Amino acid sequence: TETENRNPHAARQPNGGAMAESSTVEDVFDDTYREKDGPKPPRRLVWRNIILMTLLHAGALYGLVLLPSASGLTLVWSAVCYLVSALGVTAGAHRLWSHRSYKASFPLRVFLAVANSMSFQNDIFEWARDHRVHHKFSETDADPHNAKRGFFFAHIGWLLVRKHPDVIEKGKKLDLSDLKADAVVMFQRRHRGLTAGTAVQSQSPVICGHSANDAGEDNVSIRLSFGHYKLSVVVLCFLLPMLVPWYFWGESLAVGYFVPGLLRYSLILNATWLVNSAAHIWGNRPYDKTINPRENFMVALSAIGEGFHNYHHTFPFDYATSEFGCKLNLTTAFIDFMCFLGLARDRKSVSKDTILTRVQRTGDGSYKSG
Ligand code: ST9
Ligand code: ZN
Ligand code: ZN
Repeated sequence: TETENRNPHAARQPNGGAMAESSTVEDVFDDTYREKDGPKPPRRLVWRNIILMTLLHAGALYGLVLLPSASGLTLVWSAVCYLVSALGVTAGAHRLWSHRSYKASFPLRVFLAVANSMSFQNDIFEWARDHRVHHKFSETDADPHNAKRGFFFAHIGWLLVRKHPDVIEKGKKLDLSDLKADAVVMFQRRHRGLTAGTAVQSQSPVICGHSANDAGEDNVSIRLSFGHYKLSVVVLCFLLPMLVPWYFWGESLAVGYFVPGLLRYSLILNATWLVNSAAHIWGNRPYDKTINPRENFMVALSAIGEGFHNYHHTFPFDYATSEFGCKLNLTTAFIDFMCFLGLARDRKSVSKDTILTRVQRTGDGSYKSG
């Protein structure tokens, strides 16, 4: 492997070139932030999300019931969908776009964006913005899934309530110029509106735009939002997983919808959320005992390499999110393979010396090499 063992600061220098996207320092913990004094803002439930998440998980349970009736090919297809959507989060939204821990060519970025839409976890821009505030203001009011608010909040609860105002306030100050300059990220996020304008005599409520002219008519425009992201999610997260088994090997549409569709989607979500909940609560802290994120091997397994969370919060720019390369870390193997194919390059990593010095200085004493 051509992995560079550079010092972490050198690894952060932006590097021009064909695949160059700028690097980011917005994932470094900011110890100057202080939570505001006084009572916390009230919790505002978002019923739409509560209902949709309940329906999704009920659908996933029904997928479990249907599992025995799925054909072998459908099970293999479900695993493929799981892996592809997982890579869209781990190798894509997380290691490439949130942390800029390696550089990816245009075709690879297109693949990762497609895989990312299959995982339906918000568009890449929103995911990376939330994730940078998570690292920068970890476990404070400005962390979207602040684990100090408990397992449930860090896991799924944060998606069921309005954000703490500090998340938005701090998030707006982040430098996201690298994401805005990435055509693939912005294409996935783009909102294209189809606007149908009519002039009607009306006092009735207006769906979207509303302006009165001199003749007393209302110009009512009905905006149908066909954002690229929503469309890509419908096609890639729901239709494709369902239709492929139906079309190619005659699986029933119900099994296609509930197994590679809803069951796979809810497993991907929960595997991801466990990084925020379990890996911020259970495990050792060999690199930095002063922070909450932990080394959790179960999470590393289900999240294809993303459970070495004490290491990751200590050295967020390391492309492997661990010092042990491909061990329990399919995402690292994938990025290495992409480099081998010439589709990625400039993997950032941390030298053994830097790691050992840090272990000595701030570790909890549980460190084992290898
Ligand atoms: C999902 C995401 O599941 C999961 C992410 C997990 C992250 C894990 C990280 C762990 C490490 C990596 C490991 C990967 C492992 C993968 C393993 C795979 C096997 N900064 O959000 P809104 C502003 S998604 C700056 O509506 P509310 C902004 O102007 C699941 N500004 O806030 C924004 O407008 P716009 C499916 C910010 O009203 C406006 O505020 N999706 C920021 O409080 C309003 O934003 C869902 O369930 C910021 N950080 O609502 C939907 N944030 O965006 C969930 C906001 O237009 N989301 N602004 O610029 C929602 O419905 C809402 O966000 C809400 C909050 C109700 C939760
Ligand atoms: Zn991260
Ligand atoms: Zn974390």
